[in-house]
Amino acid sequence: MPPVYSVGMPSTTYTPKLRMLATGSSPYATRCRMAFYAKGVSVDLFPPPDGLGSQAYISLHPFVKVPTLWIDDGTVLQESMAILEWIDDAFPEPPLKPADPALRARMRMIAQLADQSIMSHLMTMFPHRDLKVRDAAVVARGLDGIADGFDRLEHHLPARGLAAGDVLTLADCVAMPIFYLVLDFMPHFGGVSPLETRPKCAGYWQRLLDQSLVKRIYAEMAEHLAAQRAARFAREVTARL
Ligand SMILES: N[C@@H](CCC(=O)N[C@@H](CS)C(=O)NCC(=O)O)C(=O)O
Repeated sequence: MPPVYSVGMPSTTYTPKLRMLATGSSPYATRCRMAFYAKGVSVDLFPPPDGLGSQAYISLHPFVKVPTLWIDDGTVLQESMAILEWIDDAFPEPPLKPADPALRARMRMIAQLADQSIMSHLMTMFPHRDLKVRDAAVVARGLDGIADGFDRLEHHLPARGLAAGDVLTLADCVAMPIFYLVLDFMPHFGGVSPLETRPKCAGYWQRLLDQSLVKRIYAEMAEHLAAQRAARFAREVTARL
């Protein structure tokens, strides 16, 4: 992924130099990228040098993870939820947290449900993408977990608007790449779309897709995943030669 610069802040405002280790499809990095875009803040995004697990990658930080954010005052931040909160606190406009305490709690609840009750299960399934090394029991457990997570979201998501009100919040930044990845990977794991039987989740996804920022992130994720799959296919073909 080449470095991406979004539109800059007004010249009267001090803008810290920001560098973030990110990949185009990591749900954790993507939620932060989406928040940076929403704020119109420039951030230098760079992929793991020489790939994940390389010496250059490992030497970036003793506990290196995607995302890691370096701020030019020497601060280094990890954990995407904390980075999201920092982005919203450091760049208040437009706010990505509702002012109303109940909506703010709903925002955190939806974000946490998407992260802990859905994404955590999908993460366990990724190493089993390839049928040759697939453990069917792990995949079945993952599919059950994801179904349970979507049941929870179906219960809590509102029938109108976005996750926590009518405007985009941090919960939407968290949910968007997770919905994308679940929908994209479900067929690879023999699962059906969790939206088929969950009208509130389906309606929410549709309303998310109407947002211009979401369209941008969607296109970036699609491009990144297509490139990743093409590279994997090329490696497999070369290995067979
Ligand atoms: N809880 C972390 C999870 C981050 C995470 O698991 N990132 C993955 C990429 S999707 C990663 O860095 N994997 C490579 C590694 O562990 O070195 C967060 O929210 O930032």
